[in-house]
Amino acid sequence: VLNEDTYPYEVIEEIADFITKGSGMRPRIGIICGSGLGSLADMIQDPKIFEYEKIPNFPVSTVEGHAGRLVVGTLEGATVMAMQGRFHFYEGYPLAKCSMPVRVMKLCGVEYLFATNAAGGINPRFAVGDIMLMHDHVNMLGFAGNSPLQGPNDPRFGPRFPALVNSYNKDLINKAIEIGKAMGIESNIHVGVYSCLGGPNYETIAELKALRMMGVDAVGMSTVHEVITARHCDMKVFAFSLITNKCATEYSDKKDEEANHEEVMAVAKNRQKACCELVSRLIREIHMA
Ligand code: 6GU
Repeated sequence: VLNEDTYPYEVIEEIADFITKGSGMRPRIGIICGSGLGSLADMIQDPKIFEYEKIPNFPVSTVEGHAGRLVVGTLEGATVMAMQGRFHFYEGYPLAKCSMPVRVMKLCGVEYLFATNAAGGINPRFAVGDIMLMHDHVNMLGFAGNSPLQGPNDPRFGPRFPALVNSYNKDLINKAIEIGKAMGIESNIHVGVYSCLGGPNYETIAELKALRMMGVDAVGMSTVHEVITARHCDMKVFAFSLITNKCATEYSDKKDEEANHEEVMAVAKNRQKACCELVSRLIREIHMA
C-alpha cells in the first residue's frame, strides 16, 4: 500500500516544473484553503489557474465545498500559490498522497506554508466564528501508526527522523496576534492545540472528553499531515483553525450540539472576510520584511 502511493522526487519535480513554467512564477508562499475558506485564493491577483485534473499525476479532491484547483499569482505583492481544495485521509488517499502538494510547493520555491481549516472547538472559552492560531498539534493518526513520511526517505526533502518541536513559527503567531489587535478582533483570536482525526465521522462525546484531557483545543480532519510534510522539508509554517462549531464534552439531549457539514460551511462563509484579512495582512508583513 505504502510504496504504490509514494511519489518519487522526480515526479514531484515534474509537477513543480509544470506549475512554475505554466505560471511563469516561483511562488514564495503556499496557502491551503480550508473548508469554506476558498475565498483566500480568490484574493490572488493575476491568477494562473491549474485545475487538479489537468495537472499531471495530481490527485483529484472529492469533497463538497472544496473546489479542486491550484491558483498561482500575487497577493500583497508576494508571489503565492494556493490550493483551493485539499486532500483528506477520509477520502481514501494515503497520507503521503494527501500532503504531496506540499512537496510540490517546496520545489516551486515556497518557503512559507499557510494552512487553514474549519474545526470544532473543544476549549469551552472558544466561540463559533473565533480563530485559533495553531501553536502545536496532537496527531491522532500518528498515535495510530500513520504518517505521511512512512516509506523510504528521500534526503533531498529532509531527514529520516525529523523533529517537530517548534513546528508552528512563533514570529508568525506573534505577528498574527498583533494583526488581530489592529483589526479589533483580539477577543476572537486564540492560540491553541489542534488535533487531527481521520474522519469522516465527527467525534463521540467520550472521544471529545479524552481530547480535552490531552490538552486539545480544536479538532478537525486535516492540516497535521501537511504540517509534518512541510516541516520535514524545512518550510516555515503558519496555521489556523476557524471554529465553526462548539463540541459538547458532556452528555446532553440537545440536538444543536451535533456537528454537521452545513453548519461548518455556513460559519466559514460568514467569517471568510476576517480570515482573508488576517492572511493578506500577514503576507504583506512577510513580503515587506
Ligand atoms: Cl466537531 N470534528 C472534526 N473532526 N472536524 C470538524 C469539526 C468537528 N467541526 C469542523 N470540522
